[in-house]
Amino acid sequence: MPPTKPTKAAKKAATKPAKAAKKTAAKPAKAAKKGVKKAADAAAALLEQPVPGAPGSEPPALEEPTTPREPLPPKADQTGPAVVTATGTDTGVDPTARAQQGPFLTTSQGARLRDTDHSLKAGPRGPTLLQDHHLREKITHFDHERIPERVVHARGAGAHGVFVGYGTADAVTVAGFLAKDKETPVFVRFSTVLGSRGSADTVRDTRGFATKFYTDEGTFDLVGNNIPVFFIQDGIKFPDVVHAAKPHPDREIPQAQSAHDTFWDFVSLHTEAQHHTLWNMSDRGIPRSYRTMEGFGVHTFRCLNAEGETSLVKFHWKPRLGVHSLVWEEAQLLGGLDPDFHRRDLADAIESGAFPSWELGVQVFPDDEEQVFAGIDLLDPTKLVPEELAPVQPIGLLTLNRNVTNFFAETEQVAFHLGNLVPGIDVTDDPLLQARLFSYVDTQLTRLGGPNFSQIPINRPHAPVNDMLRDGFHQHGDHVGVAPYRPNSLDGGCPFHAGVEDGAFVDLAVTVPAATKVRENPASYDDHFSQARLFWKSMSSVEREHIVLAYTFELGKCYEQAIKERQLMALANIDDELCAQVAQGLGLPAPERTVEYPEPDPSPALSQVGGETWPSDGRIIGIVVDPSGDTGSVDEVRRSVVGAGMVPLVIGPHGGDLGGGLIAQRTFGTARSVEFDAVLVAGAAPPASDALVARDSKAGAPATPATDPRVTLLLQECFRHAKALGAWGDGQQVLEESGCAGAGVVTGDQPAGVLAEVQELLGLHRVWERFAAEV
Ligand code: HDE
Repeated sequence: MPPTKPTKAAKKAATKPAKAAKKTAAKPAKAAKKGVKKAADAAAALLEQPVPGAPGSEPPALEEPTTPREPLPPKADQTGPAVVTATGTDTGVDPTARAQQGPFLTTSQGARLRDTDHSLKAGPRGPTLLQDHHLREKITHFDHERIPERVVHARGAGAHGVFVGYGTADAVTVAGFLAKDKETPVFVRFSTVLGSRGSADTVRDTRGFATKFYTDEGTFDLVGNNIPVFFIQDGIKFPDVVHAAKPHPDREIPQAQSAHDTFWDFVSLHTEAQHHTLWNMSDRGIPRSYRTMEGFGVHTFRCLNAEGETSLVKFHWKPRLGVHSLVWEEAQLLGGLDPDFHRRDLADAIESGAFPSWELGVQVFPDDEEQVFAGIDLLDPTKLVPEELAPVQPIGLLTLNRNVTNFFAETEQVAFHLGNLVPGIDVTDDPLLQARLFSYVDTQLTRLGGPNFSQIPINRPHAPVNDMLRDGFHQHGDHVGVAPYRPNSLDGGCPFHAGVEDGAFVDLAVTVPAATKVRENPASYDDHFSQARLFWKSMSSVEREHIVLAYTFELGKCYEQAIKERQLMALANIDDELCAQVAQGLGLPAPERTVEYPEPDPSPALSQVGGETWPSDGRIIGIVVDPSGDTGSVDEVRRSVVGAGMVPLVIGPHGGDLGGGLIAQRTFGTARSVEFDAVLVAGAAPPASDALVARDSKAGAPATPATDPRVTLLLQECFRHAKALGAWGDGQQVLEESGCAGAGVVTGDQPAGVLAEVQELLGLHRVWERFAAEV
């Protein structure tokens, strides 16, 4: 039986964190304080300038501006990467300094230009002259604006932030950025896996959660996902799973989806993928927001402490807002109505001062020869360790507080790599991890056009760099000296090897057992179903219902019957009931299970539903307004919503001023339920002048409805998606007529009271009672 007792280091870590975490929360570090001030500024701005998302830092004039002036500064919520040299020295330059300088249009060489609207021609009717260097420069550069998108995780969104260590990881690792109150700048990129760069955010998929810590000891990248396990146990299978999941090679469809034959063909044959696939079919596959996702390092890492002891460690990100998801119908509607939903949500939350934050935590296991904990092989990335067996110990806090200034320069060009490690954190022999160590640098050579991608501003380390890597495409370093080799005497022997006392990264001297070279897995990797069942058994009834519907949808979209039947055989090995329900939906017989394993104990930590309430920061509240009513009191509600840390969107029958300076951000024609977390109805909502009552109403609806049919649809969809609804005054009648009543529908005379109750409901994310789950 494997040892289940934690090592000394693991025990020490287990006793400390809560205390330190509290202290950190009570006494915010400098960066966090700055964040608080910025958040207050953003909230104040929001009161006057109602919604985040203004395209520029200054509202535009109606006429084209013609008086030369310096470029506008970035918006208050935006910053670029820190301004360090290609080799990591702080230049002291303001990070908001722009790539553009001076008021006048120039060539890329700085020569001022008089005209960029007409090419140089031999007379007004041409022909165009080859001599036109400006035309050629402009068109040539344009021709090369695109770079290859990432082969996976092409669609993403990024933000800057700060990480503050709690000091609680001291017992486990010497990594300096985890020291108490140590602040480290970070850049995070979230992503979907399957879709192209322009695909929709809310597709059913795994999400990437990649964090670059610019530490004093070199850059540390934690390149994880929002799902703690992976499809494959060996990196050599990665091209296979990705080829299967990407669009079919003949027609190149479907985009950004797993609901097609090749994906299910692969996962039903390669059954080690079943556990990850089950997570994808669960609500985890359609997060509400990047802000409400957990993150996982997936692999087991090896850490080293100051006493020279090593532990095996799994990294976790815990969102302060809780783990929440969309419902499938919302996700699908959003694919059309707002394909940028997650990207917008992240940027808007930061701009409005609702800074997303996550606690970094570790599960710590003894480092012994077996590398097994409680019977779970720690080197098998298709397995997780239930938190009930190894609690997640908080070791620091990540806060995202600045949006990018330029998507391409930062989010697109950021390059993560699992091999970006710092002293105190090392890799293990997990064969998936080992292959990743090769892939990430290799892929950047093509994607970022050569070997010097670490010199791109977003990728520059903040620690001093003295490598002997030279030349290559896009070399930004202006290296001095004549001896980029070791040993040398001509450059005074520099650079020198660092000792441990100088903070060198030392590969841990792990014993590799004597073995024969083979292409095979250990026997422990053969169990493909017990943890899938653990996940299924840990779900609440409503989550199980969603899983059944997801499998039925995805397999229902497959063409080949054999593939559906084969996947049902895999489901039978997870759970009879799950298999039977999906089989019923597909109109196929449910097969019998073919494998046996001990019944796993459920892990409540895997479920998203129940128990706790969560902050409602950055949630979007729609307010339906009647311009003929008391708009002054609606403005008070709007301000209370801002005061409560949420974002109000006023919905009127028309755009512009709805009376008393209350500005509409949405109209009955432009609003749709999926962009709101809750909707308040502040008065009557008769059909607006652009309502096409006969068409907007469903057949059989009254020809002259009391309420605009689009408002009725808005409320009914919110109701279907189990969102909180509130109304006061004449709004109560609107709600009643829409047929929305019961749990989570709040009515009253006092707007403040209704808002308070709705906010409380948001703490549970959804009105779960509205789902009649029977699985
Ligand atoms: Fe990745 N992965 N991956 N991956 N991965 C990439 O690197 C790869 C794996 C993950 O926002 C690529 O720069 C292989 C697991 C994230 O820029 C590429 C294998 C996990 C991101 C690559 C894996 C991940 C990537 C594509 C199997 C979760 C986005 C572009 C051995 C722990 C990072 C790039 C960003 C990106 C290869 C498996 C997470 C091709 C070969 C497991 C979050 O190098």
